[in-house]
Amino acid sequence: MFENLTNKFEEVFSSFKKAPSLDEKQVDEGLKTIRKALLEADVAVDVAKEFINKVKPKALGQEIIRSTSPGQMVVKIVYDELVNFLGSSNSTISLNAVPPVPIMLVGLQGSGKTTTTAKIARYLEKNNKKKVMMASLDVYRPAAQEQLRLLGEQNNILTLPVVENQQPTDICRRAISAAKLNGAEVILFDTAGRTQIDIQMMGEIKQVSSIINPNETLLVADSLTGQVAAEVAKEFNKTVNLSGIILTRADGDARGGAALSMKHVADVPVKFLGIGEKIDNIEAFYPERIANRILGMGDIVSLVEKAADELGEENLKKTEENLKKGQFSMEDYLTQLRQMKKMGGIEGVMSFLPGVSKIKSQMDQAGIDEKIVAQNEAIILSMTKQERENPKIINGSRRKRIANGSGTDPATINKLLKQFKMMSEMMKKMSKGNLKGMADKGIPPELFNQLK
Ligand SMILES: Nc1nc2c(ncn2[C@@H]2O[C@H](COP(=O)(O)OP(=O)(O)O)[C@@H](O)[C@H]2O)c(=O)[nH]1
Ligand SMILES: [Mg+2]
Repeated sequence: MFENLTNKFEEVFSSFKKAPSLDEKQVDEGLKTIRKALLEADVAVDVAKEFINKVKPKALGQEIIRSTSPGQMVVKIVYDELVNFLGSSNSTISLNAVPPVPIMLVGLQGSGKTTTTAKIARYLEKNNKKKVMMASLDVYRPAAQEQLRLLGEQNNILTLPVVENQQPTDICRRAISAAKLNGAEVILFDTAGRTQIDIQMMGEIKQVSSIINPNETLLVADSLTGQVAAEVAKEFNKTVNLSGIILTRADGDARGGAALSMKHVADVPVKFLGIGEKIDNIEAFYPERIANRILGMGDIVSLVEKAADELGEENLKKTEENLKKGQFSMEDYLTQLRQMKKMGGIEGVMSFLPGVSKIKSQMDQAGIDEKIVAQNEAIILSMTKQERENPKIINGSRRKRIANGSGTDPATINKLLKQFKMMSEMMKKMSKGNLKGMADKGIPPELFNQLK
């Protein structure tokens, strides 16, 4: 998400940072580029205008222009304003009510409501340790209730059994008593959507809402629709009081206009991002982290948290300690490859790291892609424990055996060994605190050449 904006911001900021001093004209030029970039990200025109209007007077303040590092200070001003535009505080789902706490998901047809209902159920079970029940009120689309039931079955989430020909209001009542009977602490309602917002649909949502009395009403909206998503939120908010937005398909959205326009247009906070079709492809929305990501400062906090979540604290600590000592074994390499795979491959990891566009294009150039990640994993798995601990012992016959075991050839094994050497040298450098330098300048040429 936001790749396009990030590239533009990196461009503007690197020219700011290079300048020993900034004058009004330079700031003006930079802000013009930013404004254009916001419009290209599909941010509403008046939102972009407001953004620039807020940043400009601060950036042109005498204390900024005359300071020793004006570029950095302008970056900070833009960052603060971005956080403000994304919604200043993170808000999680409120479960502060008598159980079963009712939560309603609304939105247009195809926005991702049913998928998101299951994602939120899993999220609350995992993170809040709550027993959750799901119920579908979508009686209009054939098999819509069945879709939710199936998701429940596949993911071991309690789901209200489907009763043919029951009306939404009756399903609501049945769901609430079933949740009580089953000891569910939270009940999620997946509602019907239409392709467009219409009076009938809004009437039904209002009616259902008055029966459920939801603790949260979350709008599920498609991130790819950009500022339209914000307009949809504004409309829904007139009928039912929305407490939050979940933006789906953020995984395919390089522009990010929906997230940036939401607060300004609809005044409802974005709470989650849907980042894929799978049940755990959901991410809490933290404005500060997103702003960091947009500005190319990287989202190290998210990356570390995600990694901790996927791998377990212990493994991570071990790798971290190894890295600090500048020791990087083939085992660590394997852990890293797996970590990478779990976090959405190289693309996934890269999107979190600071200023990585350069490294990323180098990687593309060198042809390090997802397939190679899988292949390397297979190769390392074909090595013995000794070989992993001490790759130097890998001679011709060992190489042949490993190649056979992994369905590759000796030349590919050589390439991996070279890459491993490069990685371990890179890790050594990073452990000495050179990460920042590498992020700015890319992988040092002497290491990069070994890749090819
Ligand atoms: N890539 C991607 N696809 C999603 C996401 N959320 C939902 N989808 C897909 O969008 C389609 C419609 O989702 P569904 O939950 O049935 O939408 P509903 O009509 O609002 O209930 C399905 O194919 C989902 O897999 C997301 O965050 N990323
Ligand atoms: Mg649905």
